[in-house]
Amino acid sequence: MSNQNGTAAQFYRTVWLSDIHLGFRGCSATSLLAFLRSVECEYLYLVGDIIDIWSVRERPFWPQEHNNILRTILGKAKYGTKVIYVPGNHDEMLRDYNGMAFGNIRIADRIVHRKADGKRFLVIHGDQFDSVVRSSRAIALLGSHAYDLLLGINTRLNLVRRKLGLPYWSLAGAIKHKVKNAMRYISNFEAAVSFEAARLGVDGVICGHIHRPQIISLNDITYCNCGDWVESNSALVEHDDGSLELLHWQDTQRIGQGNPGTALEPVPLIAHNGGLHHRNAVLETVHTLRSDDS
Ligand SMILES: [Mn+2]
Repeated sequence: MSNQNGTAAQFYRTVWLSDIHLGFRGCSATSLLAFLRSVECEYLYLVGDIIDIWSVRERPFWPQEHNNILRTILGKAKYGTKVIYVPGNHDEMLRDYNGMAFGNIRIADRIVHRKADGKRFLVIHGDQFDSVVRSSRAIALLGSHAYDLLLGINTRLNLVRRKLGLPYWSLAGAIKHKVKNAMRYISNFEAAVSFEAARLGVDGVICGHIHRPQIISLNDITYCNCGDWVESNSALVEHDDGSLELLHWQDTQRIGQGNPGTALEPVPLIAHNGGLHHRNAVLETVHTLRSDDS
């Protein structure tokens, strides 16, 4: 199989990308474009924060390369790739079009992907769990009703903020400046998202939002985070047999290989299901969060 440049493309059954942040200066557009041109896939999931509408609104920035990324994605859709856009908080306006299809691109707020091996994975951006992560102590005390309530509050609060022209308030963004709590935040986020997957009775979950690429097993749930194209430059892929792999795009030219003809190559970070490390109970992690941590 060859790509638009006529060079050999790597085929994956599915590719998931999240947190590209087109329209934001920090977007690694050159690397992403090289990655997109090097792969072919049957399904392409865009797992939120693809176009950073809030950033564009605040500080207009849209170089040609960002157009080229959109064109490359549209090109894939035109030639048969099933593209599913799962909006995030930076492109939450697209949530108004949940369930619609624009040409070959479907919009879905959350969707279940069935892998080649029959396993079902919830695909969701993850900002929906910000209030849950923040209020994990309340959930521990009050149980699943509090969880439902908080999920609803998060959605409605940000709907109101949007109507008022205020940007989404992101816990992930807020926590970035609080390094000492960042690790605890991440593990609570992972626990909250996995809890939702368990509740829905699916085998795993694929999300983004916290810009931390990961494949881990939390109880019986496989938690996958696509990472981002601001710092990590990572993508989650599914092979023909249904196994999952996290790819980390390394710009080999930039790190001094020196050969201008060298192609950029994805380097696997964590391989397949067999290589997962296990962590203890989803709920235990939620329970130990103290309310003053966020
Ligand atoms: Mn996000």
